[in-house]
Amino acid sequence: MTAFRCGTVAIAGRPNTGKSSLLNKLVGQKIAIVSPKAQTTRRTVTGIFTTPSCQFVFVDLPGYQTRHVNVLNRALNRQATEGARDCDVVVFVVEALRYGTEDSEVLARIPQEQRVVLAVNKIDLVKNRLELLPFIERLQKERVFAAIVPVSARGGRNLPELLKVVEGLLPAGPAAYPADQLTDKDERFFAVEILREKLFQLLGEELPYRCDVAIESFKEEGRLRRIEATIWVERDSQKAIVIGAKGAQLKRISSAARTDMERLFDGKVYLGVWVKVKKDWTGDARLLKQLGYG
Ligand SMILES: Nc1nc2c(ncn2[C@@H]2O[C@H](COP(=O)(O)OP(=O)(O)OP(=O)(O)O)[C@@H](O)[C@H]2O)c(=O)[nH]1
Ligand SMILES: [Mg+2]
Repeated sequence: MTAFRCGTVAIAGRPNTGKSSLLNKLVGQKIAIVSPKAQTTRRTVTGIFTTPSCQFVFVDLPGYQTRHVNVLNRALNRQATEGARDCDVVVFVVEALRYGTEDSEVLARIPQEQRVVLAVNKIDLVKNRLELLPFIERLQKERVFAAIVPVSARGGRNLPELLKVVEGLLPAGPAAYPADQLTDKDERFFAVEILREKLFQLLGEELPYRCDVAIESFKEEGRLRRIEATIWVERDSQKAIVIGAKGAQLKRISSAARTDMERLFDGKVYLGVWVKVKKDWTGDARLLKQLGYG
């Protein structure tokens, strides 16, 4: 019998390649927020998947942030760099037939000695599979990969193959978490992430990047969770947009978030949400600490 393996697997790649989608599909539950907008992931999510022979501890790293230069994004970029260094294996995610300077910059930040599996994602969008061959050949010139696996996070294609090659690269050792544990994050963490996802879904292009969410209190009363949250924005005009006419937008945001929280927590949720202005919060080291960024 081969020994049980357990290790950490960082999921790296430029924004919007499908890292969070891949994590959700690999662990079989939606734990990372997904959006069509780039640079959505801010907090490192851990997803744990245990099979009879292996425990994978996946870490969904924030995509490298290039939109705004500020304290927040510098902290996120540091997290991404450190995450790729401190894990056992990196799964480097690219979009099929799309590889540019943003991708190669992320790849260059992964230490040379680190083992990297290349996941070519979104192959469901490739009409002619033959086109993948020259694309992959080109990528092989960039770096020596431990393996290359074309996948579709959306359709689930080739994910068993991806798991198999990653497993072969993980060290022998006992499981670090109970077999049924899905994540090392708590419900507060997911309450924040779910609210942030609704901001990305319901607000315009730019505003979600200017917002963040803090949980002010989280109480369990029997099967009811009573959650009070603040959405931080940078200007009064942004606050007005988040709240909307007669509070309609904020109502949409909080009721969509509450529905998802009730599904994830499997119980009733009371959710109170306030919108507050803090000028330049993305440059405010103290508030950032309170929001959970290093
Ligand atoms: N067609 C197709 N779309 C996908 C696939 N995987 C992800 N997407 C879409 O790509 C977009 C970005 O997905 P995310 O999972 O949020 O990407 P990400 O890499 O985590 O992005 P950031 O957190 O912003 O860095 C979303 O609209 C997904 O639905 C796939 O296999 N096929
Ligand atoms: Mg993401």
